[in-house]
Amino acid sequence: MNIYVINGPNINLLGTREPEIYGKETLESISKKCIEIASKDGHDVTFMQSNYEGEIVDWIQNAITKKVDAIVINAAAYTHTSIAIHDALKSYSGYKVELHISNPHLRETFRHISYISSAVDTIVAGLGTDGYSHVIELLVRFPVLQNKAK
Ligand code: CA2
Repeated sequence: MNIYVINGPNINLLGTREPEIYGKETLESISKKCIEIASKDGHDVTFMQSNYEGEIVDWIQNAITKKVDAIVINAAAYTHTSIAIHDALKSYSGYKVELHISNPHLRETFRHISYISSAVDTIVAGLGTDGYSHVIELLVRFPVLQNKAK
């Protein structure tokens, strides 16, 4: 499997600020862990992060062109605003997971709406930064999900 893990605005700050919400791990260490888990079973994980909505749309379109098997997306604040990311995800037919480090439903009401949820197969929230590696484990170890990704 080839998996893209796409991260939205400010996720590059992980491990530097607001550890009470987002933990102490950096995006680089999370990425290393996920790549290690996947590579043990011969799968590829590519981590990306952008503060720009259009770049995230480009990466989703790139996943369509390259026939990437699955996308894990933490669209961050764009979760709550972006019809463009919703539309791009709708056009992608591989397996899609919306991921959040925190549980947005326990936070401000503006975080309760997701434009992403109706375009994905699975939603994971509130597992902290461990959520990333748990989702990769699920994708690479559960044949049911791999078949759906084809
Ligand atoms: O819980 C999540 O993963 C979120 O997607 C994170 C977004 C937030 O807007 C969503 O409502 C929920 C914010 C990401 C900001 O990341 C930071 C990381 C470290 C320090 C400051 C911000």
